[in-house]
Amino acid sequence: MTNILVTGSRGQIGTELIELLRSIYGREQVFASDITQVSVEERERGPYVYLDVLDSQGFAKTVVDYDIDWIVHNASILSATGERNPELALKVNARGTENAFDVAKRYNLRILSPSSIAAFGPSTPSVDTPDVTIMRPNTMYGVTKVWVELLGEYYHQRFGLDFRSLRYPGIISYKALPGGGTTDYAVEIFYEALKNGKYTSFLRPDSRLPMMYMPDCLKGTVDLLRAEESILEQRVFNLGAFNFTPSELASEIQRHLPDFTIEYQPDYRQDIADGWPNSLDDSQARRQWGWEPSYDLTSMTAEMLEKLAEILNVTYKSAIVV
Ligand code: AKB
Repeated sequence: MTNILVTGSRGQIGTELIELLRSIYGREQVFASDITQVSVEERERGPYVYLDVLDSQGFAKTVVDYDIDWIVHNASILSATGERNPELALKVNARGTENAFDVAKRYNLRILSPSSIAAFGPSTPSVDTPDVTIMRPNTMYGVTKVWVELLGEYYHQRFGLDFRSLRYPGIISYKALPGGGTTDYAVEIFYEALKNGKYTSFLRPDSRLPMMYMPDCLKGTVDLLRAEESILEQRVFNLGAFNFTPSELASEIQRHLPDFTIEYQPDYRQDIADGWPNSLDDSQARRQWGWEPSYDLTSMTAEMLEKLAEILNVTYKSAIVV
């Protein structure tokens, strides 16, 4: 039996990852943890633990109390919130990860601690960015993600820690909202398209970024988490799927909702996006552990509109006749 602890479990990815891990490893084996209150219904879905990742004693106690084998360390302050409050991002992302690595080393646990396209920066080659390249990010979030990668690799070489990491692109999903990221526009646009028929983008129309639909993100995460250690030739992998600009996403939505309109009012998040790659080379993930995304811009958009319309309880009929 494998007991898994997920930090930041109430975030956009954690919310859905918990459900998937419980379906594979069992309801009682997967411990959700975060610092917020949860409803009775959420508690009934499986164990939930209060865990502030800055509390190293609390972290160790949780691992011992629940006999944890693997940690998925998702707790993190994202790019846009991180630029508004760099001190908080430094504390949560760097010290929280240091605590996670320390406890994983002490109790000999496997740890998956995600990174992001934010680990790259303006001097990184932006097209088909490879795994190993120039990494000089200009956001606090990016700086802390490079720290996660380097510290994890150091703990792996020096202490044999089974550390794994994925550089996530922007993740698009309909179950839980993303919180405080630069790629959040690609989720918000669907809510606004269905509710109000219009959206004001905080990025320019031509701002191209790598993106991924949640089912692929979950598949990649679980596949790397479960991969035999012997097949991994490196510890950190780019994870790509597709890429688009706000204007391309708007055009795809307009195929379903022809009256949808978009305006552009770039703000401080444009500077963040300008430092990130346009597309990723994820050939190593594909070759070493069989990564392969299933969704593209067309299939993701069609499904997002369908599913979100149900959740929002709005009348929706795609203009595309099949
Ligand atoms: C963000 O926009 O900050 C995140 C990310 C790309 O890591 N979604």
